[in-house]
Amino acid sequence: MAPSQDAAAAPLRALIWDVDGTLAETERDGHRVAFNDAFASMGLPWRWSVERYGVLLSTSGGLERLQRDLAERDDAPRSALERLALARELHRRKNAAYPRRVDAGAIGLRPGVRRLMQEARDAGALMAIATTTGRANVEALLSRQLGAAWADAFAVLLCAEDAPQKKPHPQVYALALQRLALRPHEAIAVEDSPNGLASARAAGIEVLLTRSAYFESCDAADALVACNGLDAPALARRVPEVPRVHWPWLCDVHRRALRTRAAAALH
Ligand code: XBP
Ligand code: MG
Repeated sequence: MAPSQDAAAAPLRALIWDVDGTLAETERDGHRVAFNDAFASMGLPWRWSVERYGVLLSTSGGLERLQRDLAERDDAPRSALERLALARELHRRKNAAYPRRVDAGAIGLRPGVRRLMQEARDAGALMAIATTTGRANVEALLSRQLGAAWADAFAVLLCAEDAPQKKPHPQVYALALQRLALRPHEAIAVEDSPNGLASARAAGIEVLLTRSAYFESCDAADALVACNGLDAPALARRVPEVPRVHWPWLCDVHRRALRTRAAAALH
């Protein structure tokens, strides 16, 4: 069978979940506040407003975001080495503060996340995590929201420690496919942001874009499905809008996309 026909027959075998913004609105009330706690704990007058944080979010990775902000400030150390040392210490403190906010119950899962996870699992699909954030942050969020055995739900768990090249680089998604032993067309990535969308697409994976609060106007041209939440109306190419994303519909959209691609490859 030609590769294109083979692909057209492939069922959807895995959902690969992003974390920040996709599983929960962790950025504005979680990471941002924890960064501000870190500034305060070092006696620094800096605070990231909701708006400033939205601008900085185009840089993936908390350490990289800090380095960018420090480089743009007049009142930060002049030397790049000193700025890096300061950013590392601030990031360490931020990552100590973040789980405390999560444990205090400040952040819940977005609507529809738990349901779609259950539907995928009931259908026998695999699930993976592919995130830019650190493992301890994922552990804090998911143990609180899914219980102590949360990791059993995921065949593969990839965080900043596993994929140091941050999104939009495809490293984390390429690694996820490798560990799942799947080909790109056998999985869908669930993402919330332009960097996440670009990362999955660069690894050849179709994307279910569930825009988060900071990325409400994220362009969905490269996404297979677009919505503003898994329990909200969802749009896909060449099929009518549905009131919410659900597993059988997602499988159908995925199958149609593969067929269209296979047909295009034959012409
Ligand atoms: C989002 C990020 C992260 C978080 C902060 O990752 O870019 O940097 O904002 O976490 P994703 P760290 O959407 O891929 O989950 O400080 O641990 O980087
Ligand atoms: Mg995200």
